Amino acid sequence: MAKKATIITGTVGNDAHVIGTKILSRAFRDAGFNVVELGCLTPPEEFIQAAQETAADAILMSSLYGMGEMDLQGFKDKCREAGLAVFFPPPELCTDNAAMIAFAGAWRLERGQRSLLSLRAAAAGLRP
Ligand code: B12
Repeated sequence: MAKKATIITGTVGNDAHVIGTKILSRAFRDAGFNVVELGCLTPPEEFIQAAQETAADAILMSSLYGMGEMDLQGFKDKCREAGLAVFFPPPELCTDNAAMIAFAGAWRLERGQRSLLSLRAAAAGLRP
């Protein structure tokens, strides 16, 4: 019998969004993969450690909360040092938030809703 492929799943850094990665893990398990599920709020190093310990075939990680770029600084190099291939999707496939905000804005504009120029439009993230 062919060996089951092993994958590591989870959301990285301070990201608490766990629903998508749970669904993804379930789907891969149902499809016959061996899934090591790290869940959410997982430091990047733990993905590498888990991949090495289980001789995993792939790490499938996501970041939804907008801080992925910061959380993954240096991650590519650490993966290369550990002998793991790494792939990031192009930014045009990661524009969910911008598209949603643009759509919500266009919809309000169409309904005649306006904000005053005194509006403070600074983005509020989790980090300074
Ligand atoms: C539910 C939710 C929450 C819940 C999370 C509950 C939980 N326990 O998971 C709560 C309320 C806690 C939350 C908090 C926050 N959230 Co929130 N949240 C969402 C929301 C509405 C839905 C996410 C979700 O679960 N979708 C359902 C699942 C099934 O879909 P999914 O996650 O997309 O996963 C699917 C695919 O993407 C794919 N997939 C997922 N992972 C992977 C990985 C790989 C490798 C592959 C191939 C595929 C894949 O497969 C999945 C199954 O189909 C989204 C908006 C949205 N519509 O997506 C915002 C959203 C993700 N949140 C957002 C933000 C900003 C936050 C906060 C920072 C808000 C704040 N200022 O406090 C915090 C962050 C908290 C933290 N520390 O992480 C933003 C992110 C902005 C960005 N990326 O630019 C979003 C996009 C909303 C928005 N438009 O502003 N959130």
